[in-house]
Amino acid sequence: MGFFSRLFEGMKKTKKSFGEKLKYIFTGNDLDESFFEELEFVLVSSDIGAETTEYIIEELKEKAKERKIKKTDDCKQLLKEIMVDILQENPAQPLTYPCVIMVLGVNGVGKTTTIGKLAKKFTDEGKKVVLAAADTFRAAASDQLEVWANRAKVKIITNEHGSDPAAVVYDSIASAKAREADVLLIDTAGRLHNKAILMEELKKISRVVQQQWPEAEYHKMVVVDGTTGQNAVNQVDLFNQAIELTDVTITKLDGTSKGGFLLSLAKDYDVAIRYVGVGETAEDLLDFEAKDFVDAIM
Ligand SMILES: Nc1nc2c(ncn2[C@@H]2O[C@H](COP(=O)(O)OP(=O)(O)OP(=O)(O)O)[C@@H](O)[C@H]2O)c(=O)[nH]1
Ligand SMILES: [Mg+2]
Repeated sequence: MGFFSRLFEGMKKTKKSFGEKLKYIFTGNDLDESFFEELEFVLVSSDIGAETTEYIIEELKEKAKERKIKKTDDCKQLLKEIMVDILQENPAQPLTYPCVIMVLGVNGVGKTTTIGKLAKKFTDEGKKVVLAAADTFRAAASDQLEVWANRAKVKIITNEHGSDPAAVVYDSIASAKAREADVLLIDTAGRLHNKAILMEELKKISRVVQQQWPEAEYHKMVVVDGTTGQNAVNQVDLFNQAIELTDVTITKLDGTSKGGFLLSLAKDYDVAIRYVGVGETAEDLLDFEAKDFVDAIM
């Protein structure tokens, strides 16, 4: 399956809820206040969030006036343009190598799976990859990562259950440098004894990366579960406050009709949406493209 069809398949549920609702309002009638009211309702009920919805409606009104649009049908393209602009506000810049990507997020969102997918993707691109199993808290975490490492045939650095995650990161940087690796992917715990300890741990890992490998481009990428809609935005907020995120990956978009929340995420945070997960296999991680995303949902 090609890139767009994979995305299209993955976004089916969001398209079904969002795109179908839109169908009933882009009817070809005159552009009037009731159209904007209906559109507002559709946007809010598609997890786009009240503030972002308001922004979209205002932009749409303004641009429709500028371009002298009189019929609802002719607004559809305009709506797409506004949505693409929002999603492109803070685009993910191409990676430069070597780079370190610390992957973080609450438990069960898909961190380890995303790293597995990335290990394959980078390897396929001819990059040398090292994995750091820095989730030493959950007993089976490193075994799970090891399965992905074997699949992608990449080096993995592990340590005993309960050991210091920052020490694993320290060792993995030494290994990555020695092998002249292009990419170091760090898997972290989703749950520690409490949230404050988790944030401290992530900060400690960050210090090790910055001290031990300052030449490497460093990404702090949060993973959020797309099925949680606006709650995913709250998680980005929480982690961003603690450690200043650079990137976000949204997983499980294949299982949700709430994909609209990406718009409020893009609008409210200076964090680049880098990848989206649309399934459980290694191929189901896509570079995020604003235009393709909008085309896939409406
Ligand atoms: N459908 C779907 N499932 C996904 C996707 N990404 C991850 N999953 C599934 O989500 C579940 C949890 O994934 P993990 O990678 O273990 O999540 P984690 O964040 O590492 O979890 P912890 O280590 O416990 O914090 C697994 O069953 C994955 O197969 C996705 O894009 N789509
Ligand atoms: Mg994990």
